[in-house]
Amino acid sequence: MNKLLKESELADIGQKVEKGERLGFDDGVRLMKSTELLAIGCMADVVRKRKNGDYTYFIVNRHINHTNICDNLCKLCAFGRKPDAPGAYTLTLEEIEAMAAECRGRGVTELHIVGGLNPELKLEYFEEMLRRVRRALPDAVIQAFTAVEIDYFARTENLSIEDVFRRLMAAGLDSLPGGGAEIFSRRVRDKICDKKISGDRWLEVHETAHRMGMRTNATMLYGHMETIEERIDHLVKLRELQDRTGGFLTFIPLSFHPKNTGLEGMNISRTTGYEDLKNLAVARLMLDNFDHIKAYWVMIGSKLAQVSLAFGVDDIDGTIVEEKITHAAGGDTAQALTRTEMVSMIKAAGRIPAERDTLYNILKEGY
Ligand code: V47
Repeated sequence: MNKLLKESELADIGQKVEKGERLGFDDGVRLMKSTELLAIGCMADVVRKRKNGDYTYFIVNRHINHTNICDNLCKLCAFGRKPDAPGAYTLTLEEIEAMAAECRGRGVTELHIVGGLNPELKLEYFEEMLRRVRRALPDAVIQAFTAVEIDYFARTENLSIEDVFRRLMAAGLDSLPGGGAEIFSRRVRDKICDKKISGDRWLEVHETAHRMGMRTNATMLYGHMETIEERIDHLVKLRELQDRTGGFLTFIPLSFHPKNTGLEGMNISRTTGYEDLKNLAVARLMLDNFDHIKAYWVMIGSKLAQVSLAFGVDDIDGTIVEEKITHAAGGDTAQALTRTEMVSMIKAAGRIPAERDTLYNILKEGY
């Protein structure tokens, strides 16, 4: 065992990690409460290397947010608007098709499409959206609609989750992104997103997607009102579902941005770099059945995302092109990273840059 780890208060957890033993809830709480960041990073790096060798993945993707009009208007979110509020928008199908068409010849392999819960938009709009995007960019994977949106479509159309998926998959849906999970704890959801579906419902939608053959992502929003125990509970629930289905591709922690949200002024500051790195590393250690941990540079900054490669992370998301949700909440990172920037960040960290598709097939390596 590494000397630093051997001499740390976490050496017993280090032994479990070396032996490949599953960590328990109490181990997770101890890790998250510890300030021995380097020891935690060392452990996470062992797991990262075991699972992914020296590869660090990235994807050439584009985000599209079709509407910010939302029935829920969660306190945590600065993006959602009432229909008549200044800045409220809904993209036409033609505009969305044109955005997908702009990606032609630019190597984009994944479109990430999410939006608000807009009561004016019926399931036919989303089916037509998927068909048009598929036509405009036939080879790209369409990763669209959070579990929260899927549940909304089911409720407003009086359909089961399975029926919604059947229709959307027939129109071109390939995969679900991980948004809307927030923190599963009811106590916290009541304070930050009281109208949003429960944690159990979020898990049920993803379980249904997995059983119908779709792979999906998972997230956790941290740095607001949640306790350490609630973070670990969230990770354990994701791990339990992954044990049952194996359908999650990756886990992405999302650091809370308070500006312009309903939680601004409640004495919640942006997360620190220390906390961001610890979260990523502890996620790597707790989620032993997830192949990948992804750093979302838009929320933590590209420099910290690069450092996180030594703290359990094996994937940096992505080229993005245009980002609205974090920037509405005071995010001050760029809108996009180029493939060249991504490759040089990864190389400088001593890793092999690997451009991947949604399913982590390597499309190009050895830049
Ligand atoms: O669902 C909303 C979160 C999510 C704020 O699956 C906020 O690969 C911080 O899910 N501060 C959208 N976070 C982003 C998302 C995502 C991003 C990148 C990759 C993937 C993936 C998914 O952002 C929302 C919500 O959970 N969010 N408001 C805020 N103020």
